Amino acid sequence: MSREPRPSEITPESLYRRRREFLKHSIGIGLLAASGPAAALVLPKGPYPRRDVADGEKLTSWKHATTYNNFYEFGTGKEDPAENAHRLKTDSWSVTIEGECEKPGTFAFEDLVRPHALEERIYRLRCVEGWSMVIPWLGFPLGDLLRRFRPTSRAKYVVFETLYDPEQMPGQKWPILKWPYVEGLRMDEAMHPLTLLAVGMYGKVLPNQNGAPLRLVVPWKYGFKSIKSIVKIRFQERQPVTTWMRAAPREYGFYSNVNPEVDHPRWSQKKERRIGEFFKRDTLMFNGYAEEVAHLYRGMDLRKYF
Ligand SMILES: Nc1nc2c(c(=O)[nH]1)N[C@H]1C(S)=C(S)[C@@H](COP(=O)(O)O)O[C@H]1N2
Ligand SMILES: [Mo]
Repeated sequence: MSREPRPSEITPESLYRRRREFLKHSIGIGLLAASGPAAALVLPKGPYPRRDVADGEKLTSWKHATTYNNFYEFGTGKEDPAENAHRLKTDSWSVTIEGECEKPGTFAFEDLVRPHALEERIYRLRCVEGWSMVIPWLGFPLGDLLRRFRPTSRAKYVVFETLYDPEQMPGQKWPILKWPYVEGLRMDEAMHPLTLLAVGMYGKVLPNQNGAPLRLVVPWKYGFKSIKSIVKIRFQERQPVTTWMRAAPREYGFYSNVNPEVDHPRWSQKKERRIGEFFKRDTLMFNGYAEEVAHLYRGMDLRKYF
């Protein structure tokens, strides 16, 4: 990062104090002067508190996880993001928080993240197309961030947007999707302790193709809910129309919970292939996180609310 964040960039005084507190204990995101004109973002040295929420399953290799991606802003091929994402400039990144909250504002990425202690969470992530992976993410619960902005009682949903800049994201020059990429969660889903904001993986800063500098990880939903390279977070009362709902409403619903019993209109969701493996395995209800999240959907018809 090229400059020291100004305290005034953090609107709420309490946040500033928390940040000072945090600096004293020197945990969270750090800055390191690099040799080039812009300093590189670095993470504090681990070990980070670690939580394996993937039942000890073998990790997907770094190589697979960084070269087989979906990130349509850089092309629709699985290898396109790894090839093209170097165009994305993540130094001097900022995120706007708006809508139904008491403390909206635009924050430098470092200021947004610094108050939070990072932890490592090993999650399964399953793509709606039928592949899956197991990744050690570095991040912190989204709910901890959202609470800082004091959502009002009208905040029923949280909406996220990816950067829109066709010069950096050449895929946006084509109308494959409506840009910018938009995703959303119901407030209780967003506040759930498994919902993670990730800034790194495998102990390192997120590679651009994996959604640097900040991405969502919602492990019980299909991968497309885990929006990458976030620049906007908005609290609102009505359910948003997300990018994939707009593109194909019969195929992609708002909830998109991993559910082997509800097929995609064009293929079954009963099985999945772990990247790097040959044989398919059974897909688990809520991607294996039913115990933690099934209560969020009690009484809902999951065929209707797919
Ligand atoms: N902005 C944005 N976020 C996105 C996507 C995308 O195309 N654009 N693809 C989604 C899909 S379909 C999946 S499966 C995951 C893939 O994450 P990975 O590349 O880290 O495997 O990112 C999701 N987040
Ligand atoms: Mo996906």
